Amino acid sequence: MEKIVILTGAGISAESGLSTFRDNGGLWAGNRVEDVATPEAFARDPALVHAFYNARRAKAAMAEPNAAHLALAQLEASHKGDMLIITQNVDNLHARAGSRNVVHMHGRLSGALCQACSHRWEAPREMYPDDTCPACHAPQTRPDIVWFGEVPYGADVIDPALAAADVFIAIGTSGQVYPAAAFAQHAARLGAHTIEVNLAPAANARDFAESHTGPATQRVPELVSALLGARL
Ligand code: BV8
Repeated sequence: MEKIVILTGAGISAESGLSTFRDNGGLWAGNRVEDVATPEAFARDPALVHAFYNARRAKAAMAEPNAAHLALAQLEASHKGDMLIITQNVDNLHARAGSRNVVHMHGRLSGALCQACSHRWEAPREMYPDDTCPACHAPQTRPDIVWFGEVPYGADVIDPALAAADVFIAIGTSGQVYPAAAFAQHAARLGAHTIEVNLAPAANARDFAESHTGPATQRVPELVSALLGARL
């Protein structure tokens, strides 16, 4: 049975009301990456970085999975072969839609990490610089998020999955952040059929053999029906 690998970006959660990064009015419009999404930014001004993630954690808590998340959960449940979702998103909408095999390569808003002892726990709704670690009590807690310059999570699962993929689908990502932006080209070189679902062609659009343009809530359910109908 065909092995399917899916990469999702902020665009799949846009219709759930969560801002993307690079669309106009996106997250980077109001904030500079250097000020809120690097380890240096956190060392320089932890209160500002916590405020950025506290606001996003609150918004994500109010968001609901949309038809695209639900269609992917249905694909995983119905598809006989292997399926993996690699998400760059830090919201939990895939899990809440029912997807089980999900790798959060850029971390999760619902995760907290201790910089002193590496203990991980479920993040409180709001985090502050003087919070202490529940395990070692050091005041060194941070959101369990992968910032620019930090190594993404899950390479041990992602790399073999890309090598074995028969179908690689990227949904709602602008193809500007590495190493995720190189996954399609890598999978194609190793024999996968690559499909892009996006509102507009991404920066790495040339890496895709097939593309479906339009909102994820329309294009993803259509693609899932086609994939299930093809009895992959
Ligand atoms: C690393 C934190 C070393 C979480 C984020 C070459 C190789 C390796 C690294 C680099 C390299 N060149 C440069 C680098 C460094 C850097 C990088 O890529 N910089 C870029 C800016 C040039 N990369 C890193 O630092 C990474 N770490 O490289 O470590 C390493 C690498 C490999 C192996 C060992 C060591 C770490 C990157 C992670 C950074 N953290 N965020 C958070 O705050 O959320 S990045 C941030 O961008 C988010 O994680 C986000 O998910 C990610 C990508 O953005 P998108 O999801 O694509 O969202 P965007 O707004 O850009 O686009 C939205 C898309 O949706 C658009 O296409 C739009 O058309 C579409 N859309 C909108 N609405 C809809 C829609 N589509 C469908 N329907 C809709 N309704």
